[in-house]
Amino acid sequence: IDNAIPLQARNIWNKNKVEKFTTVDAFEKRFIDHVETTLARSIYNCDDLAAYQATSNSVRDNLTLDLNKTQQRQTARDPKRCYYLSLEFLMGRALDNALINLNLNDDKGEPSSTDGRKLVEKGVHDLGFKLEDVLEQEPDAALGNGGLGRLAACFVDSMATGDYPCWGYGLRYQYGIFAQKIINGYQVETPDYWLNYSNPWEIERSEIQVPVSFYGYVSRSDSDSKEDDRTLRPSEWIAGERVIAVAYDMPIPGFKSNTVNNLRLWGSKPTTEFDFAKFNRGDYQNSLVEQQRAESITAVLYPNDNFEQGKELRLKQQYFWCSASLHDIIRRFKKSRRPWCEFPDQVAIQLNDTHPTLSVVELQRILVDLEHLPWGEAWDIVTKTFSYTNHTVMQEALEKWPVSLFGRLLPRHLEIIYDINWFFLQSVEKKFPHDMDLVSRVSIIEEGKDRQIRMAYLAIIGSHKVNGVAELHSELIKTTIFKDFAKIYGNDKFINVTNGITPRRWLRQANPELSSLISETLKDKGDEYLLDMSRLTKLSKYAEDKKFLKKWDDVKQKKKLQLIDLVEKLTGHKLVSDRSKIHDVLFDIQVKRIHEYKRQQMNIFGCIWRYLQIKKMLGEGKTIEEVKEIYPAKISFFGGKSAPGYYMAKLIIKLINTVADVINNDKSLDDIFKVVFIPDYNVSKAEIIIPASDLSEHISTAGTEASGTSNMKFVMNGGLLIGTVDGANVEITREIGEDNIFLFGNLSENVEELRFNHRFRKTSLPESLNEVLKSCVGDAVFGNNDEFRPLVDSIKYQGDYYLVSDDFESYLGAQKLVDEIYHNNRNEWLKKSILSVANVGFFSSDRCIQEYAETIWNIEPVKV
Ligand code: NBG
Repeated sequence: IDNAIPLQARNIWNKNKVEKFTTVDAFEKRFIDHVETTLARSIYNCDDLAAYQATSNSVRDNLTLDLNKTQQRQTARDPKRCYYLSLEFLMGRALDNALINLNLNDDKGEPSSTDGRKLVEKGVHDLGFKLEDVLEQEPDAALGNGGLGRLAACFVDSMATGDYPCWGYGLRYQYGIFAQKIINGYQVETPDYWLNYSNPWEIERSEIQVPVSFYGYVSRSDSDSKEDDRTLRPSEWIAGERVIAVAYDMPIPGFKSNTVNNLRLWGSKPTTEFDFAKFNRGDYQNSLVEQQRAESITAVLYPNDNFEQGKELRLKQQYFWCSASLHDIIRRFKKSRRPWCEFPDQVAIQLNDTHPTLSVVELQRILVDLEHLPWGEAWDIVTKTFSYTNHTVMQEALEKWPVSLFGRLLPRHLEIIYDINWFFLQSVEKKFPHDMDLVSRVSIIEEGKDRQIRMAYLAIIGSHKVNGVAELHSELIKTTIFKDFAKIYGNDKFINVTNGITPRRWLRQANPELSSLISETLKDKGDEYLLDMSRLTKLSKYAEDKKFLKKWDDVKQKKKLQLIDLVEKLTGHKLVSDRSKIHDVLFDIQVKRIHEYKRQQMNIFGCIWRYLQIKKMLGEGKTIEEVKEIYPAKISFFGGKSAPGYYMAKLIIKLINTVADVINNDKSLDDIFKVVFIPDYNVSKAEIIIPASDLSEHISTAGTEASGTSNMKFVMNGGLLIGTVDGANVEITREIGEDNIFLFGNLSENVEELRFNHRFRKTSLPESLNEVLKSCVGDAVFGNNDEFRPLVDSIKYQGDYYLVSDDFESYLGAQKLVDEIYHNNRNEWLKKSILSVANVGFFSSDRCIQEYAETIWNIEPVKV
């Protein structure tokens, strides 16, 4: 092995082996060491931030040692590995999670059973700090928009926990998703410069540098060869611009496992080559400008969720990341000196959505142009290596790149795409000789004035498996957007892997109170249920045990008070006057990206309806007590970011805040109803918000939400759901039982017809909705100078694409049932809550990763 220490020097190394801390004393020593050396601070100069950094560095030392061991183990065994390529990893905070997953065993065997979190908590306390305050210092690693990025974060946790040899590859954005401020009810975006203080959770690998090229032209020596011959010969890409990708590694610890995997994020920087021509012309300044441009490639995360904008810099990000990652993967493969044909036996690459699809083309280019493999052999390797996860059926989210833009940035890749397409279309024609329509429909190139490359088609053609993320969604892609491909490839290629979430973060970390109640009840001291969630089914037998119901309820009320504290801190407004009555107030929560398809507008219209009814009753002389019989106490919480350029979504935020303003300031309501918009929803806030729900809303138009994952998080924390028959709600219902969820609304099979009716026939709005919409225009109570007219018009006159009017009455009906059960039959409610948690096990991302490993990647765990 290159660079190994010579044998005669090794006993010195072995004598001075670095050890992990495994005791409180050793932790404290390590902590002080970091304060005085790494941070160059002292006993006189150590605040909470320094304590956070010293704690994190100490914990990271332990992780790094296990990371090294894991990598050595995996190198020695040389198993098949999987690489998860995702443009987004929405990790949130690392320290608390690392403490929960901390493995204090230095030996090879079973991981230690000492509670690492307790040990560090004691150490931090001994040193004069409170762990709680120390944890609060950490900024969120917010390198993602929503569900897609958070899914990737849950997946890397489960990969490490299951001892799978898997790495994540992504980008190290200097600015994550913007921070959201609410000013006068409007969303205002401010930059999230999360690397303000040094980030203890990344290891900069300045020695791992990969050059990446852009622009330029393709050169071919065989200018006299025939067109058809082109692909049989390698070509040379003479690039016009070069930048360097530098690796930054984040250790990913598994829970109760010796495995620490790696998440490798690439940062861009200029090459050291510089433009002598310009320099000689005395143009020093300009020769620097181009260098600076290199750094901008990984500067910022695109803040769109379920929407693609087609910006050149975005394509540059994608190629930069794909090229660097593939280079790195190939370098590792080459270490074992196997022939190329064994590449797919050693490497599986998962494409998280179409964003990394360029890596399909890049691998083909490397094999043909640089390794000189014949086209067919190369393509066989490529398709056996890749698999693709689709996360949406919505047209505006499907990636397409204009051929002109693409060809300028990546001229050789465009040629390769044409060739891939040519071979593919030939095979289709051969199989369906009389269906030329089919052949033109499935072309990677969309013809038209502005020709476009359809990335999803390329991903399907370049992969051996394509999966959706919930059963309904996986069926829908086969029957709608990828129907032709299902026909061409048959049903085996298209499969389902229902999403999951990690119970370590979303139960143990977010809700330690509920976790202790569970482990105490199951007599599970080591929290084994967090690995084997089927153990939770034993909770069912306590679903009618009065004493247990009380304990269960106490946990929920405690979490609700914690949310109240958070909201009061964030908004400065008092939300409840009497905290002892929190038990009577239903917490109804909808937190997710703001999107018309997710229908926050329907929720706020429901709030308006409730308010109007309450006012009507009061106007008729009813007392508050009488009103409460029908509209019992409730707080509706909203939270979520809108894409900065998404006008309608921003208008919805403004409407929510306008409604909140009126309702919360209406003294006549005597606190029986409040509406709150929680600013800057992110992972660390989700950890406080989600455990506090009595009810949460997952009310997308049927067929639009591919899966949803917060639905699973809410159930895992004992909240009930109100939802449409969409995404993973379907399987949640099957697992927890239809009595334990409030389903409503039209089914996805009726959506097309309903939309048709709106467009071509008169459909009349229900009276309830009409009344609500009237209150949002002109000088009505929520009219606000007619500001919301576009929102109202989109429903009344512009086809109501998201079918709010078709589902509104049924939504109100479901809400009525919620009120009744929550207030008149609390034990029944608690029973539903317990049975939900008891049967949520299926939605652990551990199950999910096991399915990917067995049915797609064909990889096995590497254990000590
Ligand atoms: C999102 C879907 C969600 C799904 C997540 C994770 C995209 C393109 N899709 O429903 O909208 O839960 O992916 O699969 O972000």
